[in-house]
Amino acid sequence: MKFQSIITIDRHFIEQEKRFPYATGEFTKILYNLSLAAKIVTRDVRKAGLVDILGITSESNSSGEVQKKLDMYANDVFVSVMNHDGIVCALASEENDGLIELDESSWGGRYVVVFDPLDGSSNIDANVSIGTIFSIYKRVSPAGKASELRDVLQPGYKQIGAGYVIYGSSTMFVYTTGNGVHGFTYDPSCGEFLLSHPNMKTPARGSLYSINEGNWVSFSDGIKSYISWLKETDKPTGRPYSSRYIGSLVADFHRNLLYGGIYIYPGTEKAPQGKLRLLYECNPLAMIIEQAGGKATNGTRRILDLVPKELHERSPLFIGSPENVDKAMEFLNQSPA
Ligand code: AHM
Ligand code: MG
Repeated sequence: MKFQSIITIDRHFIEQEKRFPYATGEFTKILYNLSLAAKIVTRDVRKAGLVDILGITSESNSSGEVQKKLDMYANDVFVSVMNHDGIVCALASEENDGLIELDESSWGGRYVVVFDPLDGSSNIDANVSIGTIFSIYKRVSPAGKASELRDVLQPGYKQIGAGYVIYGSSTMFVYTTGNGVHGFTYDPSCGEFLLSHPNMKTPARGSLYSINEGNWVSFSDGIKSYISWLKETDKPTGRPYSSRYIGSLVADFHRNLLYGGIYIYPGTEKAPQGKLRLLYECNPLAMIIEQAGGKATNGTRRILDLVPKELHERSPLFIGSPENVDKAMEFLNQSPA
């Protein structure tokens, strides 16, 4: 029997680091720490129904949403793995109002990590896939003192790494450092993430669309006519397309990345910036989709070019296969929101 070569995530990180002859290994250590946190969260997501870790707490996050205990637990795990070796100078999480306080040992750190520790948390109790999303930037303020807000409020094109973890039927860790997108599946029997999806590319066009159609009445005319177009019958363009919407961004994104299609969370009259957060959700996934050959826009501009003004800023998101995103933009341009 012939064995395929087995590539662990650590080996892959080290191979990627070799592209940079002056690398100190610190960036690689961040990736290693993120994968360690993903293993710890996997362990606890898997037994979430068995221990007293589920259930709604009375606390709300900065956006006023009710947090689940597992969100806060995952948040603590990611903060604690990031905040101990002085490599990271600034940490920001969707679950914290401001920058996470780090002690003086972080002042010399050269990197910034922002993350959504457990996205899709409304799905936890129903055993539906949830995820973690992260991105990494280089510090812009001078080292040797506490980091500043500007270290975190950088446009997405400045990301030097981004990824997500999906806690699904198996756990996968998908990441990019600007050299393609690589996916690893967790093998619990040996406690390792193993390379299962090297150099992931999204199809140029796909027949899936993902949007919360329950919000139909508040969609712009452009979006309504695009969605209606997707439902028409037309053999040459493969219509009608299939609607798939889990309500867990990581899971919806991951499926569309593999099969091709478009995910949309638009702005509405009531919420012109939509629901998703630019820093924690849109930017990392935008870097990944571009590395996989896809596109991400807010309806008028490339997501990665947007300059965030605040930590919890939201943005409309159209993301997926390039031809699907282009087509959606044609409709939007005809009847702008
Ligand atoms: P969360 O970060 O609080 O979990 O919220 C973000 C989630 C995304 O995972 C998902 O795509 C979206 O909210 C679903 O929103 P809606 O229920 O409005 O369709
Ligand atoms: Mg989220």
